[in-house]
Amino acid sequence: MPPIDVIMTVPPVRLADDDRKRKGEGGPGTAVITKTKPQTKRPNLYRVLLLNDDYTPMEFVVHVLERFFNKDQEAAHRIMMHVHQHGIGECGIFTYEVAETKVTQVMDFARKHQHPLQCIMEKK
Ligand code: TYC
Repeated sequence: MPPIDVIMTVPPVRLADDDRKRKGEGGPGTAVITKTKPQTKRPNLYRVLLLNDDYTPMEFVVHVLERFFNKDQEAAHRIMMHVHQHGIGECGIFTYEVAETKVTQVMDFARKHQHPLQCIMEKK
């Protein structure tokens, strides 16, 4: 349940007409009940995905998953095999800036080692 702020004017409060208009009060005894919106906003999330290709060595993909996505050997091997067999697979889910950084890191690392490995992000 969100908290409810209750603001009550205390009559008799005499205000000039202009002041009353500006303050939006409805006269003596008027209660203004303000619902306070929960101010927690969920961030937009993005999946980071690896794409299969015919040339990147399996061990290299496993290493990428360990190094950039903090997977242990078993999880890394499982994800790599999923990508190998299905053509695409999820490495993790991140906020925009983190996802973008992961994609850049993986693409730079693959290029440096002359592998055609592709890494992309998509909004959840
Ligand atoms: N298909 C590659 C091979 O047979 C392995 C591979 C897996 C490549 C996952 C990319 O994202 C990838 N060597």
